[in-house]
Amino acid sequence: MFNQAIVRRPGKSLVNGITTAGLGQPDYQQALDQHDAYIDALQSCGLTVTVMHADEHYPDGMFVEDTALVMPGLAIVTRPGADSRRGETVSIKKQLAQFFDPVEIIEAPATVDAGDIMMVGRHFYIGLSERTNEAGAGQIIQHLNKHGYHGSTISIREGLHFKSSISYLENNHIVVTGELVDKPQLAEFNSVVIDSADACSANSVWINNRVLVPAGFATTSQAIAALGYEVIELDVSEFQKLDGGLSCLSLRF
Ligand code: CIR
Repeated sequence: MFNQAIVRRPGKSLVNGITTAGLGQPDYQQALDQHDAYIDALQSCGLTVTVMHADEHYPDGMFVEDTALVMPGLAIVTRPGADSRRGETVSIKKQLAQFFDPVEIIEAPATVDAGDIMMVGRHFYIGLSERTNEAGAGQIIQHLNKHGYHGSTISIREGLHFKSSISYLENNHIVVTGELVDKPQLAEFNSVVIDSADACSANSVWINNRVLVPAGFATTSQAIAALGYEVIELDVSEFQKLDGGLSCLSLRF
């Protein structure tokens, strides 16, 4: 079960966020409205939500998931793979220190975006991507091992992050799409396979037996509801324009 979430408000500078989506520029007011609805949804799942102020220096700053890996008794502040995002971690580290001891850090030359890391109980699957390198995965695993957790790596070629194509929904269920569908390392899971046309919805978020699913993917919502979860659909169109999705917008613990 999760009790807490940390989010950061989008700033007006979000129009300068990194993107490969080709979906046009996000609208600031619409992004704020979608962010409000996201916070409401987290609260309706029973979470206490800490809302950090927007920081205009960091156009991608609302994607807090990438800046830290959090779990019971441990937070690891990452070193994001994109230069423009590295400074986001300063304020995140201060915020996490209010909830976690220790707060470990990833050091150069390692890079890690925690959007590449999927928690399954005490095990962490780490995608090696353009943002997360071998040194980064190595440092993450060292920190995990010191605290009774473990991790393993999976190389990815498609999508921005590992979790762009997969989500763990607890009870051994995953939703998965694209190149990850046939990965032998994931064979132990009960897979809900998402068609490539609906790939965005592979980024869904389990919170206390409810699952947040991006709006517009009825087949995915139905498949997740059939697993016995209450589905909450949320419009995140403005964040999808920046290659972001539901999980990226919060740290949950
Ligand atoms: C970036 O390229 O870093 C942002 N525009 C999107 C980050 C999305 N984060 C995530 O999938 N965990």
